Order: sequence, then C-alpha cells, then structure tokens
Amino acid sequence: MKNEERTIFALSTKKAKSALAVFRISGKNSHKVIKSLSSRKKFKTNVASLNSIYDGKNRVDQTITTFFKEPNSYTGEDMVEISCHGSISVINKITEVILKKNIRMADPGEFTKKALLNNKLTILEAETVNDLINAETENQRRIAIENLTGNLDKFVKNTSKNISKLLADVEAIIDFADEDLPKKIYMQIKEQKKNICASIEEVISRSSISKKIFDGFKITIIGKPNTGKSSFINYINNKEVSIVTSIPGTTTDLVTSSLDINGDKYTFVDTAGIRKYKNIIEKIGIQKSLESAENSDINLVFLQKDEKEKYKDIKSKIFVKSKFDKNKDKISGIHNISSISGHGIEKLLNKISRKLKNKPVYGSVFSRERHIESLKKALYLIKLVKFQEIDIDAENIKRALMHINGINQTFDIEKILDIIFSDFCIGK
Ligand SMILES: Nc1nc2c(ncn2[C@@H]2O[C@H](COP(=O)(O)OP(=O)(O)OP(=O)(O)O)[C@@H](O)[C@H]2O)c(=O)[nH]1
Ligand SMILES: [Mg+2]
Repeated sequence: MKNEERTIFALSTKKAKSALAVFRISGKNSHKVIKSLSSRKKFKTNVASLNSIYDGKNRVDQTITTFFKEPNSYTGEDMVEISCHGSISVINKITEVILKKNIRMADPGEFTKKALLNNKLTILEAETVNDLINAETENQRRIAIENLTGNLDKFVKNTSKNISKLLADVEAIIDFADEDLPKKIYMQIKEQKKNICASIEEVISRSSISKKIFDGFKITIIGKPNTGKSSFINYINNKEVSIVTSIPGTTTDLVTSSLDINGDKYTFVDTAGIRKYKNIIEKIGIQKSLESAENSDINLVFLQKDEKEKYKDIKSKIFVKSKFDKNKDKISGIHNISSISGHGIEKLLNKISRKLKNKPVYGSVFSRERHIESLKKALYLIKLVKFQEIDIDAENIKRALMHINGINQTFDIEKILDIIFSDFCIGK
C-alpha cells in the first residue's frame, strides 16, 4: 500500500489540559476504525454526533464525533474528527486505543500533504496553511487568510497568462522576420513587457515588507550604562525581562523580547551599556550591542544628556532620554520618556510603528524564499528582453514563464513537499 493510502491519525490540538481536544483520522479505514471504537455503529456524513469511545468494554470518554466522506473532507479522503475532553489522561487513552487499531500516527503536516495530493489545496495554499496556524499578529493573520483563499494563485495565473501572451507576440515577430512589422505592434509589445515587469516588481517589494510582518521588526536599544534601557524593556513587556539595578553595567548580554504593536510583531533587544570596557565580558557585551544595532530596523539610542554626535555611525535611530519623571529638561530631537510614570512611551511606540510601516500591506504577498527567488529570476529574464535578437528574447521569456509557473506547479512534488512540510505541526 502506498504511504498516502494508509490511514493515519493525530491529535490536532495541543497536548495540554483544556476543555476539549480534537483527534483526526484520515484514510480508507477511518469509518471502520471509529465504528470499532464507538458506542455508535452508524455515522451520518458531516453530522456531529454524541457517542462514547470504548477500550473493549470500558468507556474511555464521551465525545462528539463527525464523519466526512471522501472527497468532501479536508484531506479529500474519508475522515473522522473526534472532539473529546481535553485532559492529558483522556488524550493518552484515546491515542492508545486508536493505536491498537493498527493505524499509523501522522507525520507533521501529513493531513495537509494529503489535501494537496488530492487537489483539495494548491501548493501555494498548502504553504500558507502553516502561516495561518503560526500567525501571532493581526497583520500576519490577515495576509495568511488572504493567501489561503487563492490570492497568490490568482497572481501567478495572471502573470503566467501575460507572459504567455508576450511570448506568443514575440514569436509572431520571428515569423514575420523578413517583413516590416507596423511600429504600433512593437510599441504594444514593449508596453506589455513594461507592465509585466512593473507588476512583478511591485509584488516583490510588497513581499519584502511582508517578510518583516512574518519575521517581525527588530529594534535594538543601545546607550550608556544606567540610562534606563532595561527599565524601558520591562515597562513595555509589563514584566521583568531584564535585571535592573542602579549599578552601571547591569546588563551584560543581549536580552530579547517580542511584542505586538498595532498588529505587528516587534522584537526588542536590550543590550549592554556602551562604555570603556574593564574586562572581556564587557568587551564582548558591547561588541554584541553594536552588532545587533547594525542589523536592526530601528535603534533606540538612550542618552544621558545631549550627546547625539557620539552615535553618528548608528543607522536608523531615534534618540530617547528616560527618567522624565525626575528630570524634565527638553532637548531638541530627543524623545522624552519615563519608565516609572509611562510618560511618552506610547507615543514612542507609535512613532516606531509609523516609521517602519507607512500603510498596511494588501494584495498578493509572497512570504516564502522559494517564491521570491522565482519572481526575481523571472523578472531578471524579462528585463533581458530588448527586442533586438528576437530568438534569444523568446528563449528568455520561455524561461521566465517556467519560473513563474514553477511557483504553483507540483512537478517537483517530493522535493517541494519536504521543504513545505518540514516545519508543520503534527495533526495539520
Ligand atoms: N526615576 C527613574 N528612574 C529610572 C527610570 N528608568 C530607569 N531608572 C533607574 O535607573 C537605574 C538604571 O536603570 P536600568 O534600566 O538598569 O538602566 P540600563 O540602561 O539598562 O543600565 P545598564 O544595564 O547598566 O546598561 C535604575 O536604578 C532604575 O531604577 C525612569 O524612567 N525614572
Ligand atoms: Mg540594562
């Protein structure tokens, strides 16, 4: 029996104490398995019914069970979903009784893999299922659900159609090689090429913003010791993430924490204060602070006084002075805050979010390296088309088409599946 034909099962919810837990069974024997475990001997398709699961003569739990008949299920196969009580002991016992039925525990992402193989999802949709499961912020969720409902397939199909049209027109020029083509047709073909490039370029640029939406923006906090960096980190996290003392040099390493601000993920990095180091630990700590600042989207530079010029080499910075509750001096170009009263902090966070993201990202957004690489290759090839050596142009357009079509085609299925499903969770 081929692997994808076997009946598999998994706990689709987290193995942790909660009101409910959900098991999924998928494959030819799903119906047989549930009938052999259940007090109910008949399951109506798509109807959730109350029943009990038994281990031999002993009742394990009272559950709500739904049977889905192929092809109308998530995987496209016969499927069963069991909602049981969510205690660890119930979960363990149900796992044990299902395993006795000689069916196999699913691999990570195997249900979605089956859905893909049974044409219930396109490859692009299958990839975004995981984005939706992992969405931590509102913008991650919004992009993932738009992609899951066909946004990306639409873009790929449209672009593919436009490139095919360009190819057909360029090939027509080859056929007319010896005749003079009207200037108007040349202009039209050039316009087509320009539009294709513009639309791919736009998507690549939008997608690079979206990568930030998924990975999060990085904000490093640097400055001299005792300027209130760690206190600020603790204030915005509403808990003690970093140790705070009045002794300069309290923080010696990078301390990372993530926050959702206005629907986006931000990773804040607290760092060791920058000063003349006294020992190797301080030296390494300060090096790490500067390295982190180097690859940040924004750096918050905490100052004691007007000493902005010391940080002229730090990129994308906002100057901050803390302890406003104690010292109300205002210096131009410096944002005043207090980690005791909270003064200025909300304003500062809004300023960061405004600076990094002017407007929400809408439309097709590719978040996978694989997709962006293909788009870039296609764009490069189309840009090579200069309508001087038409044979070579046609070749380049064909290759561009191959890269675009490759985004949502399943010809390299096993290779692509390994990449896609390696970071899925079990039960999806
Ligand atoms: N009044 C007042 N005191 C603050 C404020 N923020 C920090 N402090 C105090 O300043 C001292 C240093 O604060 P930290 O947050 O540890 O400063 P830091 O910049 O992380 O210092 P290092 O880790 O040594 O680089 C502590 O005694 C804090 O309680 C503030 O907004 N107002
Ligand atoms: Mg500190």
